[in-house]
Amino acid sequence: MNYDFQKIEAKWQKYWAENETFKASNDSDKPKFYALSMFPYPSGAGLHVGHPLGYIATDIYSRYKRHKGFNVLHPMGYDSFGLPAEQYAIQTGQHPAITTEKNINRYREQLDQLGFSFDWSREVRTSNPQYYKWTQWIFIQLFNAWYNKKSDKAENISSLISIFEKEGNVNVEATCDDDTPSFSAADWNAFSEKEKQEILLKYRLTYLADTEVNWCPALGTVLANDEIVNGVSERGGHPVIRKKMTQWSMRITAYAQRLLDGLDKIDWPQPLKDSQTNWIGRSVGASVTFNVLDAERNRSDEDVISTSLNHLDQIEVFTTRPDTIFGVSFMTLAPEHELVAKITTPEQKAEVEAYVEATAKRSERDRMADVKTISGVFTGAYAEHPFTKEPIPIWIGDYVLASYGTGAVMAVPCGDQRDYDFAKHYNIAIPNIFEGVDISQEAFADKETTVIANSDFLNGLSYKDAMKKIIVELEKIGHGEGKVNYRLRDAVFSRQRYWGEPFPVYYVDGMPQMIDLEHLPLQLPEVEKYLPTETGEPPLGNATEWAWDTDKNEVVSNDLIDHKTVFPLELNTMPGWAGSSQYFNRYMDPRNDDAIFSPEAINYWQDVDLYIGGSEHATGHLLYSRFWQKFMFDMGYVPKDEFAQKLINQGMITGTSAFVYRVAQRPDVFVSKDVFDKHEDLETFKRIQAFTGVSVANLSFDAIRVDVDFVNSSDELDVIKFRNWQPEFKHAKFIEEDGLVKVFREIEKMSKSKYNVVNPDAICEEYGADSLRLYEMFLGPLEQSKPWNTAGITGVHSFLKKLWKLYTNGSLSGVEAEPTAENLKTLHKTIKKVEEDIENFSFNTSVSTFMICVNELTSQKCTSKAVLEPLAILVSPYAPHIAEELWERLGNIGSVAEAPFPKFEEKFLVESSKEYPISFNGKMRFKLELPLDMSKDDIEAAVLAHEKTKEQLQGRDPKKVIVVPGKIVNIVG
Ligand code: ANZ
Repeated sequence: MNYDFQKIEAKWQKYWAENETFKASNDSDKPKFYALSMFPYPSGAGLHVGHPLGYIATDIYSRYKRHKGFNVLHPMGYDSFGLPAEQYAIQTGQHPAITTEKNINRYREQLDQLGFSFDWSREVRTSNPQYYKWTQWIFIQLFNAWYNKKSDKAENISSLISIFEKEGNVNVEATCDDDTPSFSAADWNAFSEKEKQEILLKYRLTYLADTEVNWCPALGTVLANDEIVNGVSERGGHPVIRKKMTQWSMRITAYAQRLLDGLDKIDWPQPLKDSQTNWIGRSVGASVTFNVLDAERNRSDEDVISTSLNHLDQIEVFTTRPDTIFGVSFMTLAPEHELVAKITTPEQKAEVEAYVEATAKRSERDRMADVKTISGVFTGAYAEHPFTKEPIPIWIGDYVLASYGTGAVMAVPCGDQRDYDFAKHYNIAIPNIFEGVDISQEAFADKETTVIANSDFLNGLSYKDAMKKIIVELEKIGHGEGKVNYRLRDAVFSRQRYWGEPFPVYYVDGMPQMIDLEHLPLQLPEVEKYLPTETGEPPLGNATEWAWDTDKNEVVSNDLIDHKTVFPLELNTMPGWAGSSQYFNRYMDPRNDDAIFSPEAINYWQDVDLYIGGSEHATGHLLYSRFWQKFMFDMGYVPKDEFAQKLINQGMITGTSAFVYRVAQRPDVFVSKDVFDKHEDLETFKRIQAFTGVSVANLSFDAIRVDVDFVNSSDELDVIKFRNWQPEFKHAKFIEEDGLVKVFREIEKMSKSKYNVVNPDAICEEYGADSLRLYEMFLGPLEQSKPWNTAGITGVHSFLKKLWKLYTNGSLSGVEAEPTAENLKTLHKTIKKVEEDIENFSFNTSVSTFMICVNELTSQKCTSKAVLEPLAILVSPYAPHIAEELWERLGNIGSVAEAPFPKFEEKFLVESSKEYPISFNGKMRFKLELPLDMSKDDIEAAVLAHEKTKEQLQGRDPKKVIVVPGKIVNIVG
């Protein structure tokens, strides 16, 4: 009986679907287990063998937990909004919804083929209006909330309004915009409705603000930092400028500290935690304010000595080294700093303006990376040192970033390398107080030594004490205080794209208004073109039906906008991360139309127990999701403020790209690798020359990518396929070796553009899904990156055939045979190892354990049901189809998925007898198996009575018999 995997796999996939074997119930007495894989973006290319790696691991664990008696939630869905479908729409006019649907269907086919235990009844698609209704809902919740630093949590905006009404905002401690004015209760109550709304926007957790963005006029969109390379757009190479635009932002900064603290509570990989920690970038230091000296008097150098103050302007800096304040030699403002225009003297104006304009062209990322260029301009203005009252020149320089700290620094050349380089370059004087003091970089850079001399109160203090002391002194004179600063910025939430969630927002008198929940979802309008409008508005600006009628509560034609009852709707859409930031909670109750989930569902499932996905989401999806989860927790919607207890990053499966050499001067001539390898030998060289006509001096080679599908496992190229591949290769000629053309290989990321993608469909066809699943695990530890090599799959495939044979060879009739001690020992050591492996996510080692087990049972000719049945359960998380089939053939009804995991029993591993080496005068002559619990005397008697002993002694009486129970017997005679 052959192992007909195609038939078996199709049969059980159908069975699981029809019987909803993996449907999870929200109401169960069993303990819950929530296993989640990061849901995919359904791209047009389909799945390659790298994608299922994490899914297989999650699937094994889910199936294992089911055997262990858990009610397992293991859902799957699609992150289906996104750029590729939109770009395709721009090129072809095909609606992104159609492209997306098509791609999803293809993904679903591929996923089904791999035999995953997903509960498909819970599938979500982020681009589905029934789903994004709840993304819009969360947005509204965030809009209606503020962050109260006193209670250290988000609260409903109504609590803020009632404080404003009673006492204004003087006692409010909130995360809010920097430019929030202070006002009294009387002021508040006198504000117009619009003024009140404007104030509230400064507090809301999602807010509209003028934000500096990377604007690409040619593409008509804002770009993220990583979409810009060398100052131009990655796509198309168009210029990018920094521009202020009104955008929705998420006040994630309110959660900076809690996002850091929460990392201690979760079992996530350390590198991932480190990147979140760095991204949040907590710095402890002080904020120090410097008064700006009177601009009038700044004009001539003599006058600067004057201490006459321009009382209006102060420069606040953030510094991690307030103890170095006596070393301040100049100040540097970011070119975008709001004071620049105001304090610049007329003499410096032209130079400063030119500089500011030049910086606007550089992206923030470039400016950060570019530590070597020193550039800046003097503003002509001076600030006053808060202690020494010395005048300090104020410069602008693009090494100071507008978006970090306060966008201004006190520059200390003796403490900071960049400040030092800057001072040297522009010949800025270092203060007199350093005369006679060691101001070398080393002396001050070493934090543990006393930092600053020549101040009355810091002399002789250690770094730590100096830090404390200076903050006290700054507070005394009202010029500063201790401050913690975070590198984390609020997250821009608007995109000028079509294929994303529409904001549930319309505008009355320029102020945003939310659409009521009962009228959601607000569905994407139809547009004729998916590009920005001619006036530079986002694609939704092309919609003709995109106005909100507040009487009818529905979307109506733009022609009806009267700003009385019909208002314009928001034209931006939400970014890619919106739909994925709460999807794990939505899976708990995905068909609920009245709430994002029911209280019962969230109370039962609580949080994700195991989350597996790629490490590329460290500071995107995984940070935003933690932020929204904390917000949901604050508002009382979820019971846990971290959404996933344990997270594993699966390693990447890399591709083995193939390349063929081509003669650079003869693009139609390709050279086999073995020919290339010896092209410097005279004979080969002559051969190439004769073939190509290229002379010695000129000959050189290029490496040309070849689709891995055209290459066999011996690296031989199918030249016919290659010629038919692309028109430029149609007339390819080959310099062969032994009639063959060989390629060379390189390990790279698996990607369509590298032609090294291996498709799981073909593998399932040839070897079956169970082989593919086992092989992906067998490749190596889950977390490591490893190259794909299809040739290796035959090993696990023949193992499955052996497994099949073990069950079917005895035609499954002798299955009632009593298990032998050996059988049980093999089984129980396998149970022990597999259980430990799964618990430790060490799936690769289980595969080899199965191989050993099947080899042993085969040589033991095991036909016992008491052994084969539990073995089928052990195998089922890994190779579920074959396990189901064997389970059924053993006479069971129903799915093996329901069977309890076999119980490991130590007693079967304990040896009950010992094979004693029997020696005569120290020489081992034969072995004798005896029970381990035999007494010394009985052992002696048994050995002496044995035939072989008699043979050795030949009638002599032994002089002495030495017995070491459990070890040896030695007869001296
Ligand atoms: C004086 C000083 C003396 C500083 C010294 C450092 C060493 P982190 O750790 O990154 O928080 N800084 C502040 N705001 C900046 C901005 N917007 N752009 C560029 N640099 C900025 O570093 C904070 C330090 O970076 C601050 O402390 C400030 O320089 C600079 F011996 O102030 B320091």
